[in-house]
Amino acid sequence: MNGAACSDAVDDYHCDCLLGWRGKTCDEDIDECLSNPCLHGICTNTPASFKCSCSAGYTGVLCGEKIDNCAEVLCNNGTCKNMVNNYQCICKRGWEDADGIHCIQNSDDCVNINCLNGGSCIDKINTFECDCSVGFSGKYCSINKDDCEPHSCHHGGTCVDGANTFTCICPKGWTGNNCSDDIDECDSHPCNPHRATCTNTDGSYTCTCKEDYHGDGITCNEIRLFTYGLKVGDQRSWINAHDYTSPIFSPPFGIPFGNSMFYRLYVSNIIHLLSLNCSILLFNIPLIYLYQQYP
Ligand SMILES: [Ca+2]
Ligand SMILES: [Ca+2]
Ligand SMILES: [Ca+2]
Repeated sequence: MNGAACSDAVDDYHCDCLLGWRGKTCDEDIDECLSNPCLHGICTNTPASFKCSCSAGYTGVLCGEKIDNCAEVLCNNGTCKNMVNNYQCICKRGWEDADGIHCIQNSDDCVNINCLNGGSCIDKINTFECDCSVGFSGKYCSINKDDCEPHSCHHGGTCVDGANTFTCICPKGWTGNNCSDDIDECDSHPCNPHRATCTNTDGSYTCTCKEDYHGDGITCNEIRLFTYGLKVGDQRSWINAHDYTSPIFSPPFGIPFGNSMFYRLYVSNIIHLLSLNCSILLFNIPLIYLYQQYP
């Protein structure tokens, strides 16, 4: 039966059954489903054969082939992962979907990144860079480059590093960005205002008491005892050769000396008696100048 070929035998016959049949006369259908031939599907036995109804995502006679859901998918900067009845685009790091297009958008890597000291964040592929302000460096611009060089500040000034610059703390007497400018202290009149002269020098100044005063230039006391004749080495100079500043006394009735009356006197370091036109050494003690009274 069922198309089998029959051959004679001794007191018998033999049937060569076609595929799918069995039995003495090939009248029994083989149930192929008993051997679970469908890999991903449900088996249905049929006369002389079987049929596989594939599960979702599978195809083929035995449902052994996966349906390639990635075949017509564009993942751009990503790779397609085939799944049962579905697919998934797995983006490379730094990419994401945008407007329904897979892995097309460069992800913003600057989110929550704080570039310091005025730096700005530049988004890259799966990374970022801080574009630092001049004078700063480092991944987050946190490094302030040292702008102080060995001789940035002159005259022993102290260099203080800044943002792409430096500041000099200058020693007394110097100013300017590099402490190379002398301060003219005389502009602020540090010396005795009337009795001293100020001389500006590099990095400093000097106060010098004017002639006929002595002191440190701040305090200048009047030299009341004149070094009369000292400059010329003469103890018998004319009175009008000097600029007197000692107080001049005028005795009410004059002072008699020798044959004359003297109407004024003052004290110097050598005793002189003064006639009308000349002075006379009197004593070897602090001197008294006497002005002769006019007749
Ligand atoms: Ca990015
Ligand atoms: Ca700096
Ligand atoms: Ca100076």
